Formats: sequence, structure tokens, C-alpha cells
Amino acid sequence: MSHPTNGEIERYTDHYFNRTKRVIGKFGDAQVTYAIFMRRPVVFAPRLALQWLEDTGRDRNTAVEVDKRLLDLGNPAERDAYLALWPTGKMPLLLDQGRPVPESSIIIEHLQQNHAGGGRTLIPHAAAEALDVRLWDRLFDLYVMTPMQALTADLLKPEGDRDPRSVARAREVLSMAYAMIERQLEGRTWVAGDAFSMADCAAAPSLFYAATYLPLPPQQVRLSAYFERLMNHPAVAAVIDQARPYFKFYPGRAGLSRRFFDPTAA
Ligand SMILES: N[C@@H](CCC(=O)N[C@@H](CS)C(=O)NCC(=O)O)C(=O)O
Repeated sequence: MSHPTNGEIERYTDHYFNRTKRVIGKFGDAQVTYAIFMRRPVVFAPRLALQWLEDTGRDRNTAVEVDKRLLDLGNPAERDAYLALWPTGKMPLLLDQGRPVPESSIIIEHLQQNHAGGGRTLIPHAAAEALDVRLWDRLFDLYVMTPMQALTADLLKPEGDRDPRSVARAREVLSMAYAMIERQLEGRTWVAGDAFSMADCAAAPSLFYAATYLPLPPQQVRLSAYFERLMNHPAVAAVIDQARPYFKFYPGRAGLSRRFFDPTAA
């Protein structure tokens, strides 16, 4: 990926940059807090922007101080502060000028409505196409992410409290979802519409973890090829790179392919 070098920045500035400049003009330099989370490539994208900012700052001999924090919900004080912001306690949560914007799909819609530059869209402008993207975003959340999270939750329980019937049900839902996605992928590169969209953002993390519990069936060739396309998408690959040190804590790690722990592994 190539980024504008120091002398070229002006040529690349957009509406959002100019708005930020006006905000700084009005309020002065201030410290800002960004909450980023690795679940959704789009939400995690600010990490790439921060990297660019740090590199450019170095070129200009300006130190850009970025305070990146990991949210530890096991720490009661951090948990209480987070619950005060958003009572469900779920991540991700975006703070936009202090206003909490929860739920991955809504965060993506919010970013597109308020901060997307130029022609880049994760939700198409045409209404019918947008509806399809929203449908597949929901389907991945409800029928892949939700059973996958149920399987993780079961693994976190003490042995005696585990519930084989809920586990069997979750696996059935996943299996149904895999077949449904395989059918949808006929003649498609991305799951909804021609381009990578919010639906693919829902697909990447949910399939990534679901496949650790229920491997993608080899006969579902379109699903397997789609999975590889997703994993190779630059935003997804960047998120996996960032998440790699944490995979050792993932309860379903026994099912995670070795190549995700070690990119040099076959
Ligand atoms: N529907 C929510 C689900 C968010 C969600 O399930 N977040 C999980 C991580 S993937 C979480 O916050 N888990 C921490 C907890 O439940 O304490 C969304 O799409 O943002």
C-alpha cells in the first residue's frame, strides 16, 4: 500500500480533514480518545490511519502521541466506566465527539454517513442493493456470529455446567448457515453486490471463528474460496496481523489453523 509522503499531503486532504482543521481552529489542540476493537475490520481501520499518522509525524520531526488502550472488562473500575457509557457492556463502541455509537453495523453506517471520504462505500447508495447488504450483514450476525459465540460461551463454562444440547443446536445452525452462504455465493465474488461491503465485514470475523468449531465442508467449494478471498482482503489481513498475539487466549484456539498463529506456516 502506498501513502502520500510529507510534501504530498495537501493534495490528498478531503472534507473530513478540512473539518478537523476547523475543529482544531475553534477548540485548539486537544487530546482525543478512540475506542478500537478487532472484531470488525472496518472498526479496526483507524489503526492503519494511526500508523500512517505516526510515520508522517516522524518525517516531519513531530512526535504524534497516540495512547492506545486495551479495554479490560475484568477490571471492575474499567468495566463500570464502560457500562456507564454503554449499558450492554458489549464492544465495539465508537465515541464520536463524545457521543457513543454502539453496534458494529450501526457504527459502519455512522462512519459512512458522517466520515466516509470520496466514493468509498461499504453500503451501496442504491436502495435495493443496500437492502441486500443489510440483509447479509444480519444473516451473518444472527446465524454465524451468534451460534459461534454460543460455542465459545460453552467452552468458558466449568466442565459440569456445559450444555451438549445447546452445543448441538448451535452446530446445526452453523451448518444451515454454511449451506445458505454456499448457495448465495453462486456467481459472486463478494457476498452481496459486486464490491466488498458491510456484509463481508460481518462475514470475515464470524466465519473466521465459526470455522474453528465447525470446519468449512470441503464440498462447499464456493464457501471455502470465499473464506480465502476474505482472509486475503488487505483490511482483513491487517486485522488478523494485529490480533495474532491474542489468539493464544481464544477459547476455541485448538481449531484455529496454524497459519493464523504463524503466517510463515503452510
Ligand atoms: N451485536 C453486537 C455484538 C457485540 C458483541 O457480541 N461483542 C462481544 C465481542 S465480539 C463482547 O463485547 N463481548 C464481551 C462481553 O460480552 O462481555 C455488535 O455487532 O456490535
